[in-house]
Amino acid sequence: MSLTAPAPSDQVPAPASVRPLSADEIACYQRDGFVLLRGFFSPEEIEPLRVSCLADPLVSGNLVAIADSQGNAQEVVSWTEMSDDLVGVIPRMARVVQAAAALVGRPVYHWHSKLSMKAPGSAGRWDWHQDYAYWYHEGCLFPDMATCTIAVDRAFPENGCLRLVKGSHHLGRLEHPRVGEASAVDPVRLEQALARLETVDCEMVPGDALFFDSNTLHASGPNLSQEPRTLLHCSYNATDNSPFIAGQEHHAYRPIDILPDSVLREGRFKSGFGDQQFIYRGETGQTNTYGYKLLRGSRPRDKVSSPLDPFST
Ligand SMILES: O=C(O)CCC(=O)C(=O)O
Repeated sequence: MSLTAPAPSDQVPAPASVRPLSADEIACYQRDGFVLLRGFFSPEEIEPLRVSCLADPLVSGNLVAIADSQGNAQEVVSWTEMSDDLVGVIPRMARVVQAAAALVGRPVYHWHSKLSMKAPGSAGRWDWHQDYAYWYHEGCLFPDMATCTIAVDRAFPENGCLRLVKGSHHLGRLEHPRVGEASAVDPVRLEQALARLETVDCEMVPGDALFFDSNTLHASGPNLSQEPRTLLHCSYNATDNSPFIAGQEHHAYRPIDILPDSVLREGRFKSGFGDQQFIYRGETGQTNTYGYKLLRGSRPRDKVSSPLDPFST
């Protein structure tokens, strides 16, 4: 079941963004499939989340480890609910939501967010993939979806910063078969794309934000450094593109309560993630529909009351 978007006349005016995108930034996103916005947040705004992640790098036991193609652990925690914690506040901030809407080209709602954490010296990598390859199977008819990736830590090639293939969103949705222990983009297509298109290492400092299209090929390598690498990914879907299949109710359209951009500066949040409900991914050893194996599962179900989503990447 999905709700339909309210008529524009029913909507309360949203707080204005302090950082609306320029026409050039929107054109860059449309041409390249991504746009990097330096200093989208100030480092001070992101510092409380950085400190929370440093203090509790397993996110209260909710950080799951999913096997990559080589069987190494890639660690992530995801949510769709919006708490009053930093992880529920940041995805609702005017500058993020309104930039996502400008790039998708129409109003958006929150699809899901995640913290993707690479501990110093961790071997896990995100294999090359498009997010829409997975969201297609979750019932979104159009690829009208975008992600805002916010650097919580410094991200650089040695600690596994995000890598993107410029212009790869123009390829459309590619097949994602099983590759080794995981699923990833078809290696034959990938080889062709990498030979013809430029690959970009997305180096970021805390507060930088990268918006990318749901069909943009992206990946990241292991963390060979002594520094943690945490990225906050906030993903959005067009309000009229709610999933049409059963089992995706947690991803169904819900209006966003857009928050003023001053919330972080004014300290209007409860904690880092203490009150946040996270998606339950299943138990250690389980394998999901896409073939991802959980090397370390979620906290036991009785301690979390959250949607089951073993599929979403
Ligand atoms: O955080 C990363 O390095 C990439 C994460 C990613 O691509 C994903 O979660 O789909």
